[in-house]
Amino acid sequence: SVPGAHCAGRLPPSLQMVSIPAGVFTMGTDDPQIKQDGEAPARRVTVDAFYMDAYEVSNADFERFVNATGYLTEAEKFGDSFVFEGLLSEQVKAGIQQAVAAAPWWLPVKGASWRHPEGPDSTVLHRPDHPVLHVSWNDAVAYCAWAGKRLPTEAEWEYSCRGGLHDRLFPWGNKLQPRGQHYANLWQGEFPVTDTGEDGFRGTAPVDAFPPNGYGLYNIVGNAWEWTADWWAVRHSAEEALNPKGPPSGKDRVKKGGSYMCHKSYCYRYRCAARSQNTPDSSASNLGFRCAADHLPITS
Ligand SMILES: *[C@@H]1O[C@H](CO)[C@@H](O)[C@H](O)[C@H]1NC(C)=O
Ligand SMILES: [Cu+2]
Repeated sequence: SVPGAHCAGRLPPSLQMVSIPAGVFTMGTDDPQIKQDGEAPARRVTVDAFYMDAYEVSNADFERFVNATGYLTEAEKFGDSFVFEGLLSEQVKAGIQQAVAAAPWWLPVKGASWRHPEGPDSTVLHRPDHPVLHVSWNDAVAYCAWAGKRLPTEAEWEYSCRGGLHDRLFPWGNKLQPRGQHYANLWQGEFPVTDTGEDGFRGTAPVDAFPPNGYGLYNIVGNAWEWTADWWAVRHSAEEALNPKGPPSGKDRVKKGGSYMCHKSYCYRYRCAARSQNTPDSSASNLGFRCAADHLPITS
């Protein structure tokens, strides 16, 4: 943990960005672990220097935004959001029928939102320093704009994730648990039945938990999925690219990093090259974001 990262004494979010140097890196991989996600091919990508939030946007950060603007998230407008059933109370679970056929552990919960991540009977009061959840891509864009920032492109996100290392699986290297240590908030145990919490957490962790990567970024994989600016596509040109921004249009937006729900058995997506997608109005109990910027925002 670093000074200023904790709830009470947290610096304004704009002061918690890290400088990411310009450079060339290998985006994607020629050894895809989940082929249908379009992890391949590996391609040489050049990225200009930029700034990246050191942490995922927290509940306290998002509350500051909502207090200042009166912003209403899409989950609040729609009146529901998807919650992982393992986090729900029996009362909330009992009232729900509909489910996602391919992923029955996702339940649409009435009244679930960033303030009530597990439904109306839950709050974020005791976890201001956890990542904000149930925020759509549109909500994330609105927050970043308010903060004088923007969402990172997928290329910027992946370059940041790699932390200066070349062609490694994880932000810290190729071993999931070097010297037996946990480096991210993931799922341990049999998904979706038992998360043993061996890494210290069931559900989300504070945004400053676990060691940072080589660029000083915390929880860049695991904890909460992170929205990026790009539209989703699974076919990529192997050609070299400069500051790529993804396809010009699409149906889904790219999310990166995996979440506390990811286990190698069904969601081996806590690798830098891994990727997934959702429609821009989607929200869920494992999906958040962090912002990027070309210049450090001016703070008052
Ligand atoms: C948001 O406003 C409420 C009500 O005025 C206040 O209690 C809370 O501390 C504010 N939150 C932040 C993060 O500034
Ligand atoms: Cu704290």
